[in-house]
Amino acid sequence: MGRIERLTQEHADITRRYFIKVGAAGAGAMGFSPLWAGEDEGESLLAEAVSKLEYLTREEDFINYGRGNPPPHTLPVEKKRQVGLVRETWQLEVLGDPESNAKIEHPLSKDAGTALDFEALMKLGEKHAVRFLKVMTCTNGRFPCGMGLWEGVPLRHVVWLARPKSNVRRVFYYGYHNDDPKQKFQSSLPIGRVLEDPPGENPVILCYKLNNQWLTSKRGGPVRMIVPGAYGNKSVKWLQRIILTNTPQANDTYAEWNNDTVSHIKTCARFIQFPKKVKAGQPAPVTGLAQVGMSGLSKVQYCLHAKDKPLPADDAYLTKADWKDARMLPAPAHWGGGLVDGKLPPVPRQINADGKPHRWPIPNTIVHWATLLTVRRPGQYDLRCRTIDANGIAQPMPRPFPKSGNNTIQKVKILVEK
Ligand SMILES: Nc1nc2c(c(=O)[nH]1)N[C@H]1C(S)=C(S)[C@@H](COP(=O)(O)O)O[C@H]1N2
Ligand SMILES: [Mo]
Repeated sequence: MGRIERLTQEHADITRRYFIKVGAAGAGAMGFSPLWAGEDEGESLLAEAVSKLEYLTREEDFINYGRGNPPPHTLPVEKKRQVGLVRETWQLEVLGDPESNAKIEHPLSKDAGTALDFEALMKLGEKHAVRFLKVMTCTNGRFPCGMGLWEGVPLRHVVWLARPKSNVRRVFYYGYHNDDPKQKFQSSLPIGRVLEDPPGENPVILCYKLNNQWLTSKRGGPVRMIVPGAYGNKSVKWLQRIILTNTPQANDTYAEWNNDTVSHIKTCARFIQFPKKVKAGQPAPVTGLAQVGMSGLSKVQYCLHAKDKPLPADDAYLTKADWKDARMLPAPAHWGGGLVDGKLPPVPRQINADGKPHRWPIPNTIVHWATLLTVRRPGQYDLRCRTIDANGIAQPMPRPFPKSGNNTIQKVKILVEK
């Protein structure tokens, strides 16, 4: 069973119980009442489909990446203790690059006994900790890994502890890699991005919590990097060492694997629930999510195309097809993700004190969408979805190339029976 099917099934029970308990008020309690006022069968099917959508992803439902043989999160706990992969033994080094002339006055090093431990990170957290919402998404993945509420200390506070003086242009960093250089997974950022944030953008953080729980080993704990506007490869897991260097070039492992690691997250739409088979004339709910990238999001659209009709010629991105608007869902009242009562802890940076987002959708996160599909004529169909970004540009433009983020238009098959 696929991940989405499993999720859908798990949530179906909860939803059924929920609907029995609260009846038609259910959708209202979930925060969707203005959109689902309709009483007819289609609308109630749609309300049920929408009630299954959980905004934050539970830790165990994240799509997992993390190389290594064995992957570090699978090591026995004794070994983890030995190599600094538990909170009690974790240490972070911040060193000058011996191969460059970077000047660092107070390197944080294991040898000198000056490395940062978890307690010291928590101490910094008391003053500087931030929380923000961010989608984890892989450059080449079709579906986001997960939507998280991440908490940590802005990296700049730890960089400054090392007292860099001059000749620092870039920050290299990597995680535990079984002490085998061939397994090293490394990424990097310009020092300027670490030290300063554009207005409204979140800081690069040393992250130790996801959805208000300690970051698990599987998610890269005790501490991973989280880089807000970037694809997942910049958010290195099992972080243990940071190198300040005068080298201006990136040395990212993911770049060596032919990826564009500088490219920001793209805007694109994906399906969650759709009918593989449906009776003609019978309404069926369709749901999905849109990843809100650098260029923002103004619309999600879908397009149903009968297989026996030709597609428009010379139109690779189907710009001339019959696209219709789906409904974008408002900010949830219940955030999911395993948060107690679905309530956000105080207060993520994108959220007001009253619990409402400053703006919606939030950049570098997701938004759910839904529509009701009724097809009259039996046959085989392709259903596609796409986004229109805040600049009015339809997916997969303006950056259609793979390797800088997968934003191909998704297509699913639907069989409409008599
Ligand atoms: N140490 C380490 N960190 C890593 C990786 C890795 O292989 N090793 N993979 C990266 C990539 S390519 C992605 S997409 C994200 C995925 O994060 P997740 O497993 O929490 O979903 O982790 C990133 N961090
Ligand atoms: Mo990735």
